[in-house]
Amino acid sequence: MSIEKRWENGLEYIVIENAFAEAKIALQGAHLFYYQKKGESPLLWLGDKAQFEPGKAIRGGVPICFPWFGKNRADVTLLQHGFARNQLWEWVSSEEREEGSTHIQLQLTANETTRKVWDYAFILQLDVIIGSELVITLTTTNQDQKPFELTQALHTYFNISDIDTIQIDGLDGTIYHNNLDGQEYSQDGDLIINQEVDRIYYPHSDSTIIQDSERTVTLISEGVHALVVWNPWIDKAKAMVDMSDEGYRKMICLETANAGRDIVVVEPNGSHSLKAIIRTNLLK
Ligand code: TA6
Repeated sequence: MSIEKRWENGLEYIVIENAFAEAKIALQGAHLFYYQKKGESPLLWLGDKAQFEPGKAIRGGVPICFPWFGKNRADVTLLQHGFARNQLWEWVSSEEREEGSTHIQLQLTANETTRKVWDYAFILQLDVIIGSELVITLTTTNQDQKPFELTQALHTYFNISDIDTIQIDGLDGTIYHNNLDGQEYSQDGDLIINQEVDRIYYPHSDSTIIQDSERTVTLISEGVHALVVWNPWIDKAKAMVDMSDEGYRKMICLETANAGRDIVVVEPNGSHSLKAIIRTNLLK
């Protein structure tokens, strides 16, 4: 069942409810900001001070970073993480699938605003399947006459019981770039978050697991060679208007990404997809 709703400030979002879960996707940024399986806590963290303002990315859920991740290397004054999450996307289709999940497709194409900062013709499609697992696929098609480079991410904010409780498995022995000091390191053992973390990992496996008190969350990433892990910690959380001072305790970002040295080149008429498959398992 998909119905469209509208906030009082005019931002529209889609509400999806089916036998497995409920989800909400804002048309601005094709921003999935809520997903809750029946009988479980919400999977995605959403800032209690998140601002649902036209043109401003929602703090939480799954922001789409496109066509660059982080600062634009050619012009650092451009919007961090690109324009996709601030643009109004077209709601293309909704489909109830036979096993009861729901498939929603949204798309963004080049317009006057995007061409000012990135002068290419493209189709960007987001396919979200809301079921017993959450599957998010971001596909770029190059409609231009020349190839273009991409860095991008599904910047997923996961809702957790407490930052002191969780550990992240699957990164042991993985090389990572630490954005805080610009150095590279090797991850020693499972990852515990006890400080600001802003890292681009280059994992050996496609699976990363959040071990939490009530459940494990498994993120399977496809079409990428990088995984970004971010928690702002105390000082950065205090400095963010759309995150409460304690908000950092309830979230961890694990981001399926073509980022850092994982740069994608899409040829004319070519396409590239990245995918996040998210499964949860309740602990007895
Ligand atoms: O994904 C990590 C990161 O690049 C951090 O450096 C931090 O800036 C975060 O993204 C949030 O970025 P935003 O532009 O959404 O505030």
